[in-house]
Amino acid sequence: MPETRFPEESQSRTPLQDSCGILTPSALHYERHHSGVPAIDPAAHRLLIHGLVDRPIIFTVEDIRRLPSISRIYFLECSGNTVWADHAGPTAQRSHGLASCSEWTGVPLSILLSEAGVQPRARWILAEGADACKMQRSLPIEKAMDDILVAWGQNGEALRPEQGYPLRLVVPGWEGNVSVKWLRRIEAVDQPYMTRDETARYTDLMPDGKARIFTFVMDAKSIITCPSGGQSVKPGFCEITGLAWSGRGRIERVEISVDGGKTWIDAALQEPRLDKSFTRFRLPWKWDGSEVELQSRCADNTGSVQPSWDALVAVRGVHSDYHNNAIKAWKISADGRVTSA
Ligand SMILES: Nc1nc2c(c(=O)[nH]1)N[C@H]1C(S)=C(S)[C@@H](COP(=O)(O)O)O[C@H]1N2
Ligand SMILES: [Mo]
Repeated sequence: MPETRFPEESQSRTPLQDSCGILTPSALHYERHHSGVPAIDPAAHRLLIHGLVDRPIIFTVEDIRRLPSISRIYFLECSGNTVWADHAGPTAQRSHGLASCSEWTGVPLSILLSEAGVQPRARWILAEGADACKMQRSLPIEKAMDDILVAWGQNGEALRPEQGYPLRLVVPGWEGNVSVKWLRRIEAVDQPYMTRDETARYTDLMPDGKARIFTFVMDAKSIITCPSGGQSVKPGFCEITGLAWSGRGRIERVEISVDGGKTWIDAALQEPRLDKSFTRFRLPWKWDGSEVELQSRCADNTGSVQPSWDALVAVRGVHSDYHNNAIKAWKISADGRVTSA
């Protein structure tokens, strides 16, 4: 994603090259906001559920926290992570850092919708944020009744203001944009609303001139975080490690190539391997001091495999902005320096 001209329309990226394990510390969670971070008084904040429901309800934050909550570990990734023009980003943070993974605590949205009595005519919901842009996204009712959380906690503490305090949606496995922060309104509706962020943005121009729209699911993706761009390696033992994730399910396999994609070796997958979460992979290796190219390729339990850059471009062309899950390559030069290949 290009640097933005306005400070209120900003982003910050997780330093994945320094990560260990699968959880992102909250202070290092990536941030993406379209109209800055609103200062919200939790005592004054309300969540309205209305539209095609039998009983419209206004919840306070206290009301929400009284309901049965669950905690789940899920990754969140902006579909604009790894923009096509910046595929060769020089560091893991630069090319893949709009992805993070947290333990989220919240109330299943299905409980709130059941409280309100969603009518059979309601096929979609519209979720709206309380920030200046009033971020709005439409989501199918099936997903809303499945695993979406109205989250109030992250990694053992309250959500941080940048992550949507006091309430946000967490939509597991789907593009980060639909996890509406500073959530203030949910309307049950009979069709998608075609809001700005699901028409002008978050659509991809295909080679035939048509645009893909409502591309919710984040596909299988992985990156070697160590060694990665900006780091340097000494000859001898070197553990290759990184992160893999898929919005379709659980990571089943990560393969590593140390010869530019000619041959592949299975990496060990560290437990826990959770649905729609980061999975840490590791491979013991010995660097012999010659120039090499490292790549990782993952597959999930639905059979979805991370594509090469050429295979992705063959299907999607070069005019997409979103959903680049291509294999990322790093080069180790003879002097040990690691750069994007
Ligand atoms: N209300 C609101 N919700 C929002 C946004 C926003 O600007 N306003 N940004 C979206 C985008 S584009 C992404 S990728 C995620 C980022 O969540 P994070 O900042 O907690 O990482 O929030 C989404 N929810
Ligand atoms: Mo995003």
